[in-house]
This record gives sequence, C-alpha cells and structure tokens, in this order.
Amino acid sequence: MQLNSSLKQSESFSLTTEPNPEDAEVDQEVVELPLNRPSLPASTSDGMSVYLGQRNNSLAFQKAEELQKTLLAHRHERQLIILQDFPDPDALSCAWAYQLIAQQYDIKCEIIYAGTLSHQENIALVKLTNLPAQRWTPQNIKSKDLSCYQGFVLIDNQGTTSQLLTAVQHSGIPLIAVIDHHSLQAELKSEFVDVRPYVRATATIFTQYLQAGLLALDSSISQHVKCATALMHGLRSDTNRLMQAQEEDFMAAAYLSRFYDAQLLNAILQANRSKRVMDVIERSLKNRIVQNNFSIAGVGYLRYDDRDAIPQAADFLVTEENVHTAVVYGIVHDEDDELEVVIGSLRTTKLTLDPDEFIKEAFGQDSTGRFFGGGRTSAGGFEIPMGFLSGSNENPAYAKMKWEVFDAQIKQKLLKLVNPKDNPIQSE
Ligand SMILES: [Mn+2]
Repeated sequence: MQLNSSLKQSESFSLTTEPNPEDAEVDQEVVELPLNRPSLPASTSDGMSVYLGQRNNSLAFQKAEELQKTLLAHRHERQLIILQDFPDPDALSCAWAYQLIAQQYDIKCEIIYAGTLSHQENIALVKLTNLPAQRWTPQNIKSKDLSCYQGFVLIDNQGTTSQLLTAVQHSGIPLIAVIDHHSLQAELKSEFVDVRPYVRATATIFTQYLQAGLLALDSSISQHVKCATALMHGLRSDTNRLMQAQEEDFMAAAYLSRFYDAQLLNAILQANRSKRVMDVIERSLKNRIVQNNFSIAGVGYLRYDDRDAIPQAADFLVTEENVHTAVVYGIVHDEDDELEVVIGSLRTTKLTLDPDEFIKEAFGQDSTGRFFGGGRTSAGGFEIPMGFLSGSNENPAYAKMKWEVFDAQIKQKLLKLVNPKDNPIQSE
C-alpha cells in the first residue's frame, strides 16, 4: 500500500509564517500554499482497494485545491459559517477547522447556529476547547448589521436545518461554500461545493483538506491540538465510535492521532447525562413499540434545551436485541416564542436501510416542497412545525389530546413503511 506517500510529503510541509488574524500585516503574508499532491502508487497490483483509496485521495486533493482557489478569491473578507440549529460535534469541529484555514487568507469567520447546544458532550466540547461558536436566534439576527459579511458557508448541512438561512439569504449575502456529507438536499448555487454522501463524517473531509496542506497542523499550537481533538470527536461521533468508519475515515483518524489530545477527548466524552435526559430515555423505553425489528417511541413534551435527549434515546433503543432501527420523537416547545415543533431521530444498524430515503418517504414534504427531514448513513432526523396548533398547553386536557393526535399520526406514517404487507419498500 502506497497510501501513506502523501502523508510523508505533508510532514515535510510547513508554513513559513505563522498566521495571526490580529496582525494587519497579514495581507502581505497571504501566499498560495503549496498543496501536497498525492502521488500515484508504483504498483496497483494489490487490487481494487488501492485503486479506490487512491481515487478518493485524488478527489480530496482536487477539492482542497478548488477550495484554496475560492479562499484566495475572497481574501480579506468576512464570512458567516452557518451550522444546523442543534450543531453536533462533526459540525462544530469542521466549522472551527474552516475558520482556521480561512484565517490564513485573512478571512474572518463567525460560526453561528440558531438553536442550542443541548447534548452534554457538545457543551463539554465547546467549553473545554473554547470552540468559538455563537448562538444567533432568528429574532436577534434581524437586528444585526449583515452588510459587513461578503459571504456565507454551510458546513455539515445544506441550509435545510437552519432557521438563520432565510435572513442571511434575504440580506443578499452570497453562498461561498457548502461542505457536507448528507445526501444532496437540493441544487445549491454555491461557488464551491464538496458534498460527499458516501463519506461518514464531514470531519473526514476536513482532515483530508488539512492533509492536502490547507492548514499545517502544529502540535505546539494549542488551538491546533484542540481543533484536532474536536475533529477526532466529530469523526468518532458520526461513525458510532469508528464502528461504522470506512477506510477514508480511519485514514483521517490516523492522521489526527498525531495531533489530538487523548486526555481532552476523554474529558469531553465523560460528560454526564442530565437527569432530564435520563427521564426522556426512561419514557422512550416505557413507550416503545417493537414491530419488524423497528422500535418506535413517542416521548411527549420536552423543553427546547432538552431536545438532544431525543437522539440519545434513539441511540439507546437501537441497542436492544432484535432491533435494527429506532425512531424516537417528541414535541419540543420553546417557551419564549410559544413555538412547538415535532422533532424525531432515527438510528439504524441495518445496512440496507437508507435513513434519508426512509424519512422522506414516511413524512413527505411541506406545502413549499421542503422535506420534513433527511439523513445520512445510519442516522436521520425530522422536524415538523406545529404552526397554529402551537402552545396553549396550560390546559392539560388539551395538551394531552394534542400529543395523542400527533403521536398517532406519526406512528401511522412510520408503521406503513415498517410493515412490509402495507408497503413493499421494506423487503426482507
Ligand atoms: Mn456530520
């Protein structure tokens, strides 16, 4: 195997000047970085895997080169990096990596998301690494002066899971880059697009950019070590602790292993579940119905800050013997805005089940043609706004009735796909 040839090259690569975002002189220091072109193996006799690895490697290189050109064309600008409303470690770490890469071109980036960091590991990640992400709500974005931004970037999403997108688009800011591994949601008018649904984590894509030379990681720079740790966490969490990782993801993890801080990662992973998350998991266990190896559970009402308990409950239910797919959903309410939305998560270990297809098929689209959800390998999610039916839960009888209607409707839609007699989509 000759795949490590490009790694060896990257070892010898170093930046001559350390970029400093505060330094006005940085303008003159911006130079076109030499990228590490992957060399072809001397022999491809050991089969297909080398060929595929090599091909992916050169695609990664080509994309890194394209991204570099895009960044060069936007030197000295300010950009917004928009994450999904409830960003996960993959999204957060990649946004940070993009920010550090862009900094070398004197591009200043703000990492923003509209929802909350509700998973205890995400809170730990952001706190322990000082990850520079900010919450902008759909309300306060209206009072911001967006005219100072010349572009925006979507990372680990394609804009369909962010409430901030509309405001940013309305202000006329152009989309500069989309870097994601979810299935393509719609045609995107972006200067740079790198959407690779077969890659298990966006962190893998970003690590490949780093390896190609877009940023030379340096173990003596604490921010680099923390970012590498965040990327390792993102990669692990999107691949079920590497159990669903493929060659590319392992290669990326191997590269990050030179820079990341294992103790820091351990501290992030040790974050404990809150009592409220435990309660939601308990409710999901109690309410679950298991049919044809699908486990389905409605958990009732949840506070906005506990929204992340839903995917955690799904993670838990999918571990039951004879269950290959778990779907957990609940009504999440935002007390400040009297807004309610049905939020659900799907987890599967069944290789032939495509979460993106499954969720789109189960719930369909809204009146504007937008799907209620989608997914990636082994995981998916959906959000169904409750609109006019939001709020008025102070009347317990009404709140109970409302939940029962939504619960029944979601179950009906899911069971249609779960039961192969009613619908041939699940063939077993
Ligand atoms: Mn991801």
